[in-house]
Amino acid sequence: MVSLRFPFLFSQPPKPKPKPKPPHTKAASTFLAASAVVATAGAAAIAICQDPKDPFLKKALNSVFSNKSNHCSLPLWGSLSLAENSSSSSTVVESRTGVSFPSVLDDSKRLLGIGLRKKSVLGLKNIDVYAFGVYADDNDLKKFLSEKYGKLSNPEFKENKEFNEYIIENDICMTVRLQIVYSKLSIHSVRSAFEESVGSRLQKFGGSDNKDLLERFTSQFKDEYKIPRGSLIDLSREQGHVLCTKIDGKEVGSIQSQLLCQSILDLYIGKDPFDRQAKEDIEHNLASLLHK
Ligand code: DAO
Ligand code: DAO
Repeated sequence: MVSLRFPFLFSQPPKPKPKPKPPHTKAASTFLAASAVVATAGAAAIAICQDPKDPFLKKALNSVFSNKSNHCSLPLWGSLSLAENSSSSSTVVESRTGVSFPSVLDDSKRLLGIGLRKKSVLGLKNIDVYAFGVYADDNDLKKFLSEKYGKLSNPEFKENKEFNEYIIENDICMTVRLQIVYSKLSIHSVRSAFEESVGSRLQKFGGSDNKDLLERFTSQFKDEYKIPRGSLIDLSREQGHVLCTKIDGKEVGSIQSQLLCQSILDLYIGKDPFDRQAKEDIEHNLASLLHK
C-alpha cells in the first residue's frame, strides 16, 4: 500500500528541466502535482505536493501508484543516487500547515517524512507549533541499513520494528528541519517545552543525571533570539554523534553527545513520536528504499 500522504520519495523521476517557479501557494502546488501526474505518469510529479483531500489528485495518485510499473523503478541500493535522480528544486507540502520542505537537503540528504508538532495548552486547546521534515544521508542509510538488514525480505523488514531504534542510535547523518507555524512562540515556552520533551528522553535513555547536558543544549538558545512564524530550525546529527543546530541557516552551536542526538531523534521516530503518521511514513519509505 502506498501512502497518499507521502507516496513518492523513492521513485526515480526523469530529471526535469528547470522551470520558472510559480509562487508556492497550495493551489499552485496542487495544480503542479496534478498536471505532472498526468504528464509523466507518476514520476517526479508527486514530489511536488499532494493533498489527500483533493479527490482529483487522490484519484490520479491512486491510478499512478496502483500501476507498479510506473512506480519506483529504483531496484537496489546500487542505483540510489540523489544527485542524479532527484530534482533538488522539488518540494513537499505538509498539508495541515501548508509548509513546504525540499525533497533533498544539502545535496545528499533525502526527505523521509513530514509531520506536525502539536502542543496541548492547559488541556484546553491544541496548538500547531511547527511542521517538521526528517532527512537522512543517502550514503549512510545505504551503508548502515544494507549491512544490517539487506538480507531481510520486505515484509520481514517492515515487521522488524527495531530498525527505527537502530537508526536513532547509530551514526547516520540526519537532519530534522522544523518550520515554526505558531506565531507567539517565546524562548521561555520553547525552553520549558524541550525540558519536558528532550528531558524525558535523556532520562529514558541515559538515566537520571543529565541536567548538565540539557543545560548545555538549552543554553545555546539565548533570550534575545526571536523565532517568529516561518523560522527554520535545523537539528542535524553530524558524523561522530555531533548535534549541530542552525536557526535560519546560521549555526548557533554544536554538542557532541550520542545521548542527545538519540533523544532528539526519538521525538520524531521513536516509540512515542509527536506525529505517528509521520513515523509510519518514514518506516514505509525506509522499507521501500531497502527493497525495490
Ligand atoms: O503560548 O504558552 C504558549 C504555548 C506555547 C507552546 C510552546 C511549545 C513549544 C514547543 C517547542 C518548540 C521548539 C522549536
Ligand atoms: O518540540 O518539544 C519539542 C522539541 C524540540 C527540540 C528542538 C528545539 C530546538 C529549539 C531551538 C530554539 C531556538 C531559539
